[in-house]
Amino acid sequence: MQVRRYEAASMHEALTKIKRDLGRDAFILSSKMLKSGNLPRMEVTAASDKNYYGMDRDKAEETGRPDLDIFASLRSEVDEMKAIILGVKNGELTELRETLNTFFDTLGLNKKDEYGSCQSRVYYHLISRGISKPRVCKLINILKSDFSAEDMTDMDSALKIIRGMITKSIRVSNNGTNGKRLIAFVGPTGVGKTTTLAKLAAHFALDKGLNVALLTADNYRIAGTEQLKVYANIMGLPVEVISGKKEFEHALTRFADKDMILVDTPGKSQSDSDYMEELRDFLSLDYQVETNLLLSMTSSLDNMLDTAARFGVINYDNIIFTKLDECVAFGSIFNVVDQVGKPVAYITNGQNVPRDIEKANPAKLANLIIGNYSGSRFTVQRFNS
Ligand SMILES: Nc1nc2c(ncn2[C@@H]2O[C@H](COP(=O)(O)OP(=O)(O)OP(=O)(O)O)[C@@H](O)[C@H]2O)c(=O)[nH]1
Ligand SMILES: [Mg+2]
Repeated sequence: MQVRRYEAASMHEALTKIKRDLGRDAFILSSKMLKSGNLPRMEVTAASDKNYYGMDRDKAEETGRPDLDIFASLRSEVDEMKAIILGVKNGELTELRETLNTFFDTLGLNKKDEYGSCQSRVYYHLISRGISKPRVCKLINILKSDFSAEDMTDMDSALKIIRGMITKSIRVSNNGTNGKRLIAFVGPTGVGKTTTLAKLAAHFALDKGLNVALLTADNYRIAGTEQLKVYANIMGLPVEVISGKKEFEHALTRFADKDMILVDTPGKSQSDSDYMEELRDFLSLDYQVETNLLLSMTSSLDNMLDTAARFGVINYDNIIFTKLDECVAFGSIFNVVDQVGKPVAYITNGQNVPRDIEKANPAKLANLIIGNYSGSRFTVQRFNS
C-alpha cells in the first residue's frame, strides 16, 4: 500500500492529483484545512493498494516480485510519514500534547488510582446521558478543583456532587409569577404549543380560579384555530382568533378585565426569517408579554440550540421542554439551559390535557439529567410524575 500526503487549494484539486499519482482505486485516509497563510489550503492523505510498479497486488504476485514491492511500498510509507511529521510545526505539537493531556486528565487517565478511574467512569456516564463533551469536561474540572479525592471515593458520591452542581445551574420561572398576565407560546411546528397552552389554561382557570381568556394568532390553518376552540369550549373559556397586531391590541382591550390571557402562535419553520420578524413585531406591544419558547425533547441538540438562537430575536423569557415522555436521556436539557441561560418554566410529559405538565423543578430535572445510577449499574430512566 502507498500512502501519500497532498496539499492543494481545494478538495477538487487534491483529488485530481491523487487520481493522477495513485490511480482510480486510491482512497482518502484523512483531510483537514491548513491554518497557514491567507488563502485556504487543504491537506489530504490518500492511499492506494497498487505497488510501486503501478500494478495491483495480485498482479505483482503473478509476476513473482512481491517482496520487492512490499519493501518499496514500506519505504514509501515511511517517507510519507516522515513528510507528515516534518510538516507539523513544533508549536502545533506542543499544543496537541497539551490538549491530549487536558483530555486524559479530565478522564482521570493520567492517574492510575481509584480517584482517576472513578473520574473516567463519571465522564462516560455523563456522556451517555447526552451531556455534551465540553460540558462534561467543565463539570469534572469543577468537581476536581472544588472537592478532594476523599469526597469522590466512588461513582455514586461523585455523581451526587455533579447532581448538586446541575441543580444549582438550572433557573426556573413560573408563568405569571413575575406579574405579567399576558403569556405567549412560540416555537417550531408541532412542539406542543397549543396543547401546552390548553394544559396551563386548565391549571390557571380550574385549579387557581383565575379569569382566563385565550387568543390565537394561528389564522393560517383552520385546524390551528379549531384545536384551541375545542379546548376553550370544554373549559368554558372565551377565545378569539386574531390576525395581526391591530386585532391583537383590540382583543387585549376587550379582555382588560381578565386575570390572564394566553396567546397561541402558529408554528412555522424558524428558518423563515420573515416569520421571525412578523412574530417579533406582533409581540412588541405596550403591554408586557411573558413569552415561552417551547423545545421538543424529540429534537436533536443541534436543532434545539438552533431554534433557541433563532427565536433569540424575540427575546423570549422562558423555555418549556415538551415531550419528555418520549425520551430516555435528558442531557440536552442541561446543554440547552447552560448555553442559552434562560429559566425553565415547565416540562410536559404526555398528550393528556390537562394532566401532563409540571412546573420545572431544578432538583428533579438534575435527577433526570444524571439518570438512575446505583452501585455499578445504570438503569434506563423514563419520566415519572
Ligand atoms: N408525547 C407527547 N406528545 C405531546 C406533548 N405535547 C404535545 N404533544 C403532541 O404533539 C402534537 C402536536 O401538538 P400541538 O399542541 O398541536 O403542537 P403545536 O406546537 O401547537 O403545533 P403547530 O401549531 O402545528 O405548530 C399533538 O399530537 C400533541 O398531542 C407531550 O408532552 N408529549
Ligand atoms: Mg398549534
